[in-house]
Amino acid sequence: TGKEVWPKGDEKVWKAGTRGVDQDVSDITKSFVNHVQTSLARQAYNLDDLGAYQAAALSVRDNLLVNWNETQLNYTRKAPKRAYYLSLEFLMGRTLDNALLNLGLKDKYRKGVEQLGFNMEDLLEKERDAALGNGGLGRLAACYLDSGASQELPLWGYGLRYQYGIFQQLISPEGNQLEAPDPWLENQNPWELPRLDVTYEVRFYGQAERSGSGNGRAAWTGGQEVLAVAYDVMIPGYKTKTTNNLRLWESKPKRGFDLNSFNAGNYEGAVESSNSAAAITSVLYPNDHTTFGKELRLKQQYFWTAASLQDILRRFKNVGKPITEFPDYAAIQLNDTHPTLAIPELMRILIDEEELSWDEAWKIVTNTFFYTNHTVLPEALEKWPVPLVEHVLPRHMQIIYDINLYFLQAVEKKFPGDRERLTRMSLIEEGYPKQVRMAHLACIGSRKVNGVAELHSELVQTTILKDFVEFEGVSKFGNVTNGVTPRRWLDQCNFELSDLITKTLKLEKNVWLKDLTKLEGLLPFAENKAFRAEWAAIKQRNKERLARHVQTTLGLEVRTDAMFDVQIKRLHEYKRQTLNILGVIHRYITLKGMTPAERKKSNRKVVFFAGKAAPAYYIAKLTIRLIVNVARVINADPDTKDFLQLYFLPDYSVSLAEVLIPASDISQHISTAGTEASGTSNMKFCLNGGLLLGTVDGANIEIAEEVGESNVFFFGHLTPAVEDLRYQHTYHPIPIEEKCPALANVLNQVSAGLFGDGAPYEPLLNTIRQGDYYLITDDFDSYIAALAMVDEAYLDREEWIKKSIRTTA
Ligand code: 475
Repeated sequence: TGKEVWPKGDEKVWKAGTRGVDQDVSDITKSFVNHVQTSLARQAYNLDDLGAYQAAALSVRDNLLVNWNETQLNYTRKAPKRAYYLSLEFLMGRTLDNALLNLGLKDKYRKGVEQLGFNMEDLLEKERDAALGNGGLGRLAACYLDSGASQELPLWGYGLRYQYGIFQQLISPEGNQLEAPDPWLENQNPWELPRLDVTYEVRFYGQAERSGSGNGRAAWTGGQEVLAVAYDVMIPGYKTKTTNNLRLWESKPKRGFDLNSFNAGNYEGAVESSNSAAAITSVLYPNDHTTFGKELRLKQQYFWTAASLQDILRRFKNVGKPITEFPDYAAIQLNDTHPTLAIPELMRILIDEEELSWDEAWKIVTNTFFYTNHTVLPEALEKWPVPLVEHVLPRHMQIIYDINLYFLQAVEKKFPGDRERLTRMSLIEEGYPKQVRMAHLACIGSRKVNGVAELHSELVQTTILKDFVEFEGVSKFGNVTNGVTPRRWLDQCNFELSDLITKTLKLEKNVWLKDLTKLEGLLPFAENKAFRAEWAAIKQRNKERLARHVQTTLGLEVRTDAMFDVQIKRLHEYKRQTLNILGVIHRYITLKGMTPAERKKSNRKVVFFAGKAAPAYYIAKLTIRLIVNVARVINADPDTKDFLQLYFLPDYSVSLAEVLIPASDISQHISTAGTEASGTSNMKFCLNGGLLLGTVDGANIEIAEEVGESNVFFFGHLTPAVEDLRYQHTYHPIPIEEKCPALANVLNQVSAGLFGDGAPYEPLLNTIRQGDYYLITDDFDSYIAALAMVDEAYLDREEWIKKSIRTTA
């Protein structure tokens, strides 16, 4: 800006001093030792792997910091339009390996730590995952940050700095999921910078008094005031100096404690407000695809959107433009409806504080926000009880009512007399209590609305937001199919394959890792026998790496001369892990019925499951229990254990996915048609040469268009049939014995105790016997047929490897 003022000293000395760690191995070892002795205050003689990891991380961080500073200064000077990604979840995983690869310093650091007597792979394993998310939505946010920095875009993320991330999953001897806390900040986190000077005040409760002068303004006073403190996480781009920022807010009491209460001898009273302020960012809600309507969750949402908006506005004001130009300088992407309170909050700031008129404010708001929907499942659509919003955010409730009034007036004008339409579209759902429909608010307050895969975006427009498309026009609605970062999900997790691709394409690695269309160049090599052998050998070594991981973490022996079949995702009825486990049982029963000679001819298979269930999701937890107990029986059966093995790997995480995905031959994406918005692991498997077994759902469809239908195993009913089938289940049910005898037999065997007492599973089995909302009885036969086709295809090894190569290509 030209407004910077240098300290009195010599500017040249300052500039000469500005650098990261020099990039020779000797500089790296110096920096490492320096951090051991100063930052960690430790000695060489008792330094363990954890300490060595921390020293390496601090040293790498020095490099990132220099780039981060330069990037931010550049943004300030150039004042470009900035993009902000508001997400309650960022499922980042580990950072060190990713940072080393992005900086291009991995080999040098490996040499450096080796010279100091450590092994790089051991150090990398010491890092805890930053697991501030549940699943797909949170991981997508992390991939977007990587992409934004790699493409040198001025993109910042905003989220919450939870003290506890997603719970740690333990499996009891009976096979039940137990939850333990995830104190990920127990060791100091080298990847964040506390910005104790960047703080904002956020208010809750209190009174909202309309001004009475008819200008729509109000004064919001009283209640509880909480402080938001910024923590910055550096987001390095790939092979660029651009290092973006993820700003996470921590809540803190505005005053340490209330001195008056303390002096009056009321010690509990003195710290009470401090306890509840800190509670706001203490823990990530572990629910995926459900909402609970809890006050603390609402406070999290408001705390985070209010702090982020204040920060964004302050930055905008530094540019010195009139407030009406705000949308030319900031675009705010809402990751699902979780940050939707940003819409009434920005209205409140513009009207009550900036003193704009309603219309001026609404114009700015509706040009600033963009809303991404991630699911059409009704139980996941957020609704907040009006009395709760009125209590916690009285001014926002007024504004929401005002938005609704003007909105419904406009609808009435376009569709006169259509009362039902008004009821359907209202921001307020009638009932006891009334509820605010957040998807409606996000939709009308945004400039664009998108779904996350073609089918899903179509469903958004024809189901949950149909009336809004009719009212606002279809051009506001679109599709942005999800993607994944190939840096983490290929180069980092499958470095051997990445090297082979680089060698084969005869391109610099950074060229194809920034332009994946280049992978098409692999296609002709599917016909090259020597290349296929190399390709297959890498898959084999990835299976062995996974087997070693299972051996060291669980003490179990996994055979690697088998097809690896993987389903890893949150446990949910719509994702149909139940269909998969019932298929495994069917295979087991079939194998048991074969002669030894017949068995020998069958395809050997190892089936892996991993995934967490929401702590209160009873049916999902029963599915885990069934998987674990089926595994116990199958893996111990001498008749079949050479042909079928089954594992439930506890505590699924980003880091575990990085080991599982490269080892997969076939992975399962088998949601009931129309329920999985996109899926993103499907893309990761394909990138790593894994084939898909799936339904015609989410991004599976677009993947098949790219890799070719012959390389994807599809089965099951299509989306348009689903509604009808559900109707049939309710009004013309057919007994399972008649409709699907193979499935009936499997269910009966479970009930009869083939895997231990069947009684605990009855509630799970009954979801299929009665109602069968997710269409297991309709899809089971075609699922088994598809599995048979997978077996047949796999037995032709050379052909399978060709498919694998073509899938990546
Ligand atoms: C979809 N989470 C995937 C992925 O777009 C898709 C909902 C409510 C409350 C808390 N969490 C949620 C989701 O809705 C979610 O994770 N959706 C997922 O988003 C990225 O690939 O198909 O299920």
